Amino acid sequence: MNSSAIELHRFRHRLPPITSLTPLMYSSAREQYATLGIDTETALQRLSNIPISIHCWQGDDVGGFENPDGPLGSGLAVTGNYPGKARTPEELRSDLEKALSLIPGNHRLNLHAIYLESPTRVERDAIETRHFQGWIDWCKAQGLGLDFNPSCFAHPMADSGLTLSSPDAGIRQFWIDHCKACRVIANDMGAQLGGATVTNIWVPDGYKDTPADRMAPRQRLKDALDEILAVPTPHNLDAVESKLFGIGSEAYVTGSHEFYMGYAMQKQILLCLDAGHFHPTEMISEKISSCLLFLPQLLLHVSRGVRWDSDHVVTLSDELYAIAREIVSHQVEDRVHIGLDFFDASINRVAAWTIGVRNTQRALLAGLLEPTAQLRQAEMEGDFTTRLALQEEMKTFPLGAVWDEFCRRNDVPVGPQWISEVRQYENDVLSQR
Ligand code: RNT
Ligand code: ZN
Repeated sequence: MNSSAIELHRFRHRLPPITSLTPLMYSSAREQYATLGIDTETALQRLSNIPISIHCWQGDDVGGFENPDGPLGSGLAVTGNYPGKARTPEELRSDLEKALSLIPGNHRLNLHAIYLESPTRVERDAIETRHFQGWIDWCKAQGLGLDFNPSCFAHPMADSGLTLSSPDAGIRQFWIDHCKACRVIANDMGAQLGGATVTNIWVPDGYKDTPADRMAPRQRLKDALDEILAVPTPHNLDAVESKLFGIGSEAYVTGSHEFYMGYAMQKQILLCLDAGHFHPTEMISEKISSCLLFLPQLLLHVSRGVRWDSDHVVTLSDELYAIAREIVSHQVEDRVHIGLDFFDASINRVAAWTIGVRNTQRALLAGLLEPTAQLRQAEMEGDFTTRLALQEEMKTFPLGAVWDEFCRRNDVPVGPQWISEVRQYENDVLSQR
């Protein structure tokens, strides 16, 4: 045995045999929730119908296959140098398959345009569906839906810091044509896989320092978006994503929250709320209900901001619970598309996906197990004492036992058992790269 094999061996022995106890723990949890009128079976059923759109870019530090080792730029920064990063579409798909084997439920893949497959260089404004056919076929085989994103970064035409809002008509047109090509591809993805592909437009545009004109770039961005969205795409849903600031766009971001909120409302398209793109005390959970009164649907980029970084791996934080309960307590699962957006190269990348998706599902389950009717009744009656008391009591209800049962029924590892599977994959596959 080499030293990592010994480590693995030891680790396995530290894991308790949770699986055999899971059904027992579940039946007692089920009774406890039933005392409040909460049916855990209904909650599990609803949870299995909520897909999470898993972002491909956690697997290779937003490298893509056009120019994987080129500079990222545009305020996107991935820190860490953990071994085993995927270098080819085959490696990335293999890593995703590993993560999917550890995640319960049926999900979606979220792909960026730089993950195209082509033996020769294809310019961003000339990409076609055939460059993504490998991904479409793989998603079909895996039973995954597919979402898509234009990649308006990591390219010489993005070096000025402005893309769709550039004053240079040539640069602007290049990115308009890229986004148009992406919508055609997304529409084909949706048609081939059934249902609709969500295509999210995010551009890094902004200024490091105080602009002389805050209006003109926004006017140009609006006009560019109008041109991009002019063609109807029945199998595609358009989303637009705002940002507060970025590295190199500290003083001004063209696509601010107010800009896209107004734009999405005018066009009745999806607004994308990224949890890391607001002031530190400003929560997207607080925005969902307002947005849904005026917009048909939303896209969420579930992420975690830490100081300057908007893209830490999602943990089971108060905000994650709050986001999830907004979705399930209002029963708007069909109007709120849940995507993940984080990239951490300092830990095992398969584990990063697994942690983020499992946490998001756990938070959804907590929302589904909330005594919503009682809480709302107390609120309507002005009984804020009961509201607070019940909210706090729920925090120590046996959510974990219900979650474990969900994993068991979906044939994925229960509790921390999945960590040793990732370690095994690291030894067998990732460490050989
Ligand atoms: C960047 C945005 C955007 C990207 C991805 C790669 O701040 O959040 O969503 O993270 O498109
Ligand atoms: Zn995002």
